[in-house]
Amino acid sequence: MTFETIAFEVENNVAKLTLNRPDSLNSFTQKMHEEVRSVLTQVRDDASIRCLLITGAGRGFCAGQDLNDRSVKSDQAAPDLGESVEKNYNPLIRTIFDLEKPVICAVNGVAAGAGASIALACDIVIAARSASFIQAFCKIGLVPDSGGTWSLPRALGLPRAKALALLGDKLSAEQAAQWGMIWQCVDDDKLQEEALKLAAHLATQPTKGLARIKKLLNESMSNPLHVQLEAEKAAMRELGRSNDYREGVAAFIEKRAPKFQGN
Ligand code: T3D
Repeated sequence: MTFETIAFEVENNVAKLTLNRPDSLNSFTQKMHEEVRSVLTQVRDDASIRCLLITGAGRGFCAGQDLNDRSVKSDQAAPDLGESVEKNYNPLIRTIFDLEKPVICAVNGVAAGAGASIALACDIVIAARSASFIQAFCKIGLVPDSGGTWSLPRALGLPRAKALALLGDKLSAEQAAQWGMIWQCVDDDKLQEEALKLAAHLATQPTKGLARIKKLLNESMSNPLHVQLEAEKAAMRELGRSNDYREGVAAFIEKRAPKFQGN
């Protein structure tokens, strides 16, 4: 299948989605939303895909909404950004968040506006040393959307989240890694290799177990301890009956490498 605004490939159980409008730093148009949505549905529904890697083409990761599509003359009606968020950005973030497989984001360059929020919605973020994160919203009178006001304080604490969101300053990938906002910062020429290595590893692991880990950790942010303990119990009960648990234990006892099927 060919796309206008993205590239998509599946190899060795890893799906790679590349945002591909490099001249506009991979900013989102309606077409890009539609194409991303269609491949994310495929990733969700295809059990043979066991890890998703998201990255960008060219020198940017994603500059958020394409602002050319938001330019209005003084006599024109303002666009309904709430509708855009409801129809496009919120479902995108929910899909990444709810996906029952790990999502790696390889941030190859600047991630601004919703681009930064999309990166933060992924499970493991690895960035090139030259990449950066910019909460650009305040510079055009908006708020961090796509989960930005939710993920930023959780990743960084309120003081840093507020300063970044109110000032719109550029946060370097190195600083983001030092502050724990992302997993890792690597040399530019190693980014794709390292991200693919990580994805290839995750695609061989017990996918169902990883999905439950992701869900539990995501929910832990708003659950009280007693609710979380119950949720852990339910997950353990379910996973104790999985083929991959059986295989993991057998491989340990037989002193061999496990062969997980993802179920
Ligand atoms: O509207 C809704 O649906 C609601 C949802 C909104 C979500 C949002 O994301 S709102 C925030 C939108 N994004 C921004 O405000 C970021 C705008 N971009 C920038 O501030 C800068 O481009 C960057 C800081 C990201 C990078 O700066 P720099 O100096 O490295 O690059 P540049 O020269 O500004 O950009 C390179 C090209 O990309 C340039 O085009 P040109 O001049 O070479 O033809 C620039 O216009 C284009 N570009 C960058 N960002 C966008 C964009 N074109 C359209 N929309 C963009 N967001």
